[in-house]
Amino acid sequence: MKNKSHIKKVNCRRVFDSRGNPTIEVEIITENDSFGKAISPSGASTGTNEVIEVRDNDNMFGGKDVKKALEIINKKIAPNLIGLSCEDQNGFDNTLISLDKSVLKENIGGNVTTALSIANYLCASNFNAEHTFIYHSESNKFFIPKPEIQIFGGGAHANKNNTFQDFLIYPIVDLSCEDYFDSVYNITNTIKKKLVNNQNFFGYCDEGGLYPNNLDQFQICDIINESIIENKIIPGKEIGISIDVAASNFHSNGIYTLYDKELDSKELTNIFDILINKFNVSLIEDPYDENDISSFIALKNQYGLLTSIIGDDLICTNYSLLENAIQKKAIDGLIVKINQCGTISETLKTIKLAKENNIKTILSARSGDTEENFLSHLAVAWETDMIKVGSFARSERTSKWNELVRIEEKINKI
Ligand code: 2PG
Ligand code: MG
Repeated sequence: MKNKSHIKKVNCRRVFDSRGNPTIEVEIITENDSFGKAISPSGASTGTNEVIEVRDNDNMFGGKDVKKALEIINKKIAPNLIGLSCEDQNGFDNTLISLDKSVLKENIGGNVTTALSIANYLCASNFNAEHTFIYHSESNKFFIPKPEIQIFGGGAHANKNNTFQDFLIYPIVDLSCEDYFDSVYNITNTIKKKLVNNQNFFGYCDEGGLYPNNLDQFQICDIINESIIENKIIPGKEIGISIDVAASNFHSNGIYTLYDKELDSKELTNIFDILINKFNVSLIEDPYDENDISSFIALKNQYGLLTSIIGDDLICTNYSLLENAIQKKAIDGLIVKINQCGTISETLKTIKLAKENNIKTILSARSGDTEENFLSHLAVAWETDMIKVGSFARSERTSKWNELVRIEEKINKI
């Protein structure tokens, strides 16, 4: 018998992500016309254990077109989703997993499963006429996760001009979005003025952060510290400085090429020592190559009390990789990206494992992201410790920060 929550239609189309590359948008529609929509984001610095996107690899859009993916949705997947209840997320995701059968979802595409899985999840909250952050909340304990906001970008997001991928700030003390965003605005603008005055301003990177020229990681952190202090805030006490090293991107055969220097992992650790002790860096993501877990363990052993070691490419939101990293005591936290594992259910399983083991969770956007703001709702519903969606500029980023402002307003009224 047909039920109002049953899926009656799946639509899909090609749209474009924040880098202007083609991607998939899908819509899930139920018998009573409830509706969920999601666009698949896309990373530039991707881990080898991330699910694989299906792209056309022909001469359209540099091989990135998604005609094949749309055909897979229409012909192969949609008929299997009709009649499922949008409220049964596990059933929905298991259908996708069983249609694919490969470890990295290369048959139907991780980009395909991501968009479908999120659209269905959002459809369920719409079907129940409830805000996503409330409907999907597991405990009804509502708090705003700490926003980790990009100030400088580099690496794969800025033509490798500066080697590390992100330099970011996050609140250490509890602050409302209103107060924290006020500080972020002031700090960002203080920094920009300094760059322009010193002719170090090159432009903006993929996530909207500042893209400097002729500055190394110490000079960048020096400017961030100075600018925080000039705004009468204490770096390392009130506002923390974090970096996403994304080290797999400049690693080859045991050697890390940092600007024009070739370093082994111990020499790279010496750089982190200075960043931690002299420049207040208190959170480091992907400090080493994704296969160099022993260096993660050594760094955590040595600096675990001063800085949080976070795995992104190291874990790829993958349950087994997280299990292994926990067992080896390699990390304090992980980056969570739905499109690294390809479904909501698998993401939630990984988050649950992290929480059971006191591992920090940071829900993250991708460098090729979209105008959608569901991540802000999911970070609140899933009670992640932090949320990282890029800089404090460009609408695909501010759409998420602005939604946090709206959610905070609603939480204050609950
Ligand atoms: C990262 C992300 C987001 P990308 O490495 O954390 O900043 O980048 O989406 O390119 O993997
Ligand atoms: Mg990262």
